[in-house]
Amino acid sequence: MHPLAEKVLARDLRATARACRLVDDRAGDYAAILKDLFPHTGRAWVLGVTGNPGAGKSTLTDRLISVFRKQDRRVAVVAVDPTSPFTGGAILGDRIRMQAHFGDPDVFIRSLATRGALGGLSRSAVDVARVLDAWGADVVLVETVGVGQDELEITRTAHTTLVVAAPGMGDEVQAIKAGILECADVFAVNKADRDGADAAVRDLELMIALGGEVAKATGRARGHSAAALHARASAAPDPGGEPPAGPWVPAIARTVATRNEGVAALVEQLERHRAWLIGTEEGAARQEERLREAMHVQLRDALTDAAVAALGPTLDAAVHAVSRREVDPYTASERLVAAFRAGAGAPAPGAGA
Ligand SMILES: Nc1nc2c(ncn2[C@@H]2O[C@H](COP(=O)(O)OP(=O)(O)O)[C@@H](O)[C@H]2O)c(=O)[nH]1
Ligand SMILES: [Mg+2]
Repeated sequence: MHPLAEKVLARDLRATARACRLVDDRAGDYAAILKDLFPHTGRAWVLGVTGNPGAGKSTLTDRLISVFRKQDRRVAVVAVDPTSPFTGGAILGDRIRMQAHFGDPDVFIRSLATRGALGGLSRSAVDVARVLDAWGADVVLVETVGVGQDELEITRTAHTTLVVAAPGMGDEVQAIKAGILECADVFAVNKADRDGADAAVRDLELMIALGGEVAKATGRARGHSAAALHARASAAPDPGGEPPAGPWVPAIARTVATRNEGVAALVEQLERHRAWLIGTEEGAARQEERLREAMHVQLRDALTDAAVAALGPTLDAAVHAVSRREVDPYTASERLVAAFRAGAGAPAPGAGA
């Protein structure tokens, strides 16, 4: 086993920080470390926290850390901010906000900075979360700003996705990107101390009900019918009981993160979602679907790397041929695939496959 992987498993904080950095930078033996750690992962609950800048994600994340620590769970935070370098503004702000937990050896906070690498931020976030899972985190909180494709990708890889909205930021529901809405398992209407919280809750309820109708009409499995929404809303919360049956209906909690209000009820909803994932057929099916998506991404990257390396000049020739309009890119791709399958770069460029 890689010595660094061994130290991560022994809960060495310094080594874990180094492993995270290597994985984030895709540097050194990062792949060997990830391979060695993988058999020791799968225990952590990966909880995505997303939403527009200023909604209160960091404040709420800090509160969630406190709740989980009181339950004696080990917590890791992966903070992702596309606009800030590692030491820059927003991340520094997050660090200060979460300062209460510095010095707690069972809280590990890591900010990600990587841009531009293949798979970029989302790949880094997934892999760093795996390292922290192996380190022994019971919960990995991944805070990400709800903008951009990369962030959406991260949201897809979480077990449970919390979308934080706040009144007074315009039309809350409109302000949340459609893709993020589809990933939402639980909503927090934060800053409930401000005007407009009721309206935001109503908008979200309507949106969830409509989402269910649209899903039904298009035959998608993940429906949230108005009836199901009402059934859930009227049922008493029962965190210790049976997991909720049937498709998951996104839940809504009101919070005032700065005053620590509504946080317990929010955690209850998050736990209900976790129980659903673990304890129901639908939850298991969703987990498998997510794993399959992740495997496709991994496979696509690996195949692309392998093909680019193997085809070499054949690929260059194909690019030139397309740029001179001698061949269309569709046919060129088909020929490249054929060449790759036949043993990499054998046929002459432009030759029929
Ligand atoms: N009034 C009010 N302000 C809040 C609440 N939660 C967070 N804030 C404030 O909103 C600002 C942005 O919070 P932050 O957690 O950094 O948001 P993030 O960008 O989503 O991570 C900070 O000044 C917080 O103190 C809340 O529930 N009520
Ligand atoms: Mg933040």
